[in-house]
Amino acid sequence: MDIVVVGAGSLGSLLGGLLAREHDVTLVGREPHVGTVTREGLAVRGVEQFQAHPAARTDLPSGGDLALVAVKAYDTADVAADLADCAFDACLSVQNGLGNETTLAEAVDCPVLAGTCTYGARLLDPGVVEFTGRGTVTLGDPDGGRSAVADDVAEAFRAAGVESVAVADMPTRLWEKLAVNAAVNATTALARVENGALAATPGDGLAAAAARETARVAREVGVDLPTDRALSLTEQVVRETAANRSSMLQDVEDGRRTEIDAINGAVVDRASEPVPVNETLARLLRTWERGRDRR
Ligand code: KPL
Repeated sequence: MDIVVVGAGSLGSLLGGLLAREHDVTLVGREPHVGTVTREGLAVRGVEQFQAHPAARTDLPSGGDLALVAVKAYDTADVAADLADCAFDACLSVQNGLGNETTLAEAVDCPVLAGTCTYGARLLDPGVVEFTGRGTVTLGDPDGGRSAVADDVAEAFRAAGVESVAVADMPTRLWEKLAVNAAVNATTALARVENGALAATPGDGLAAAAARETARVAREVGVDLPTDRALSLTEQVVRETAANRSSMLQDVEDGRRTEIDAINGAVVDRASEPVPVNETLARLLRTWERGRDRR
């Protein structure tokens, strides 16, 4: 398969490196990362150690079998506009937050799949990505139902050793992931702690309250997400990624804009009753972003 990874950050680079062991992969990202990958290859360290040799560039190629979109949620509209001029057979978003697939589908002329990814990654240096944890890429039609395209993509990922499953209940999966991200990302970013620190307050902490609100909003919009399920998934992720720094904590530490609008902000936007915890977390992160000139 000819796969173009749009967004060579930590997750895009890790997936690109893993997929390049079986497929023709092009990483689209920024300098100095893509230049280093072009000259020296991509060094994967951590859980597995190997040197991958994807192509790497700063602009989109004209097309391919799959555009794997891994940019930050606030860049989705720009990427969608660029993809509109390309010819891909399918597009898969593995981004955080809600709404990315809709933005992409409005621009491109091919099936758009939604994905969630629990692989852990961290960019250490240009050309070097740390593989911090194995996971699963879960993908499917963003509106639910079986998708032959999703089956093909999942099979291609598995052929490269990337654990992947095509599912028919993608809306529920997206809201489950949103509940975990709403709970973990902003709280760890504001408190400047690893995910595992949240285990000290299971059930009654701020993170649990954000997950509870998110499950309630999911049900308000017709997605069957019981509160207990949102809480147990959050506790599971906190346990399994205890040593990880959440993507939002990494953004804050690096002085970058965060994905708060697509995570806690998305919960607030879709809620028909007040969601004070998500609202407060969103306001605090936006205050930090304004203070750093990142909005
Ligand atoms: O997806 C994540 C993120 O950091 O964005 C979690 C699941 C919270 C793992 O760190």
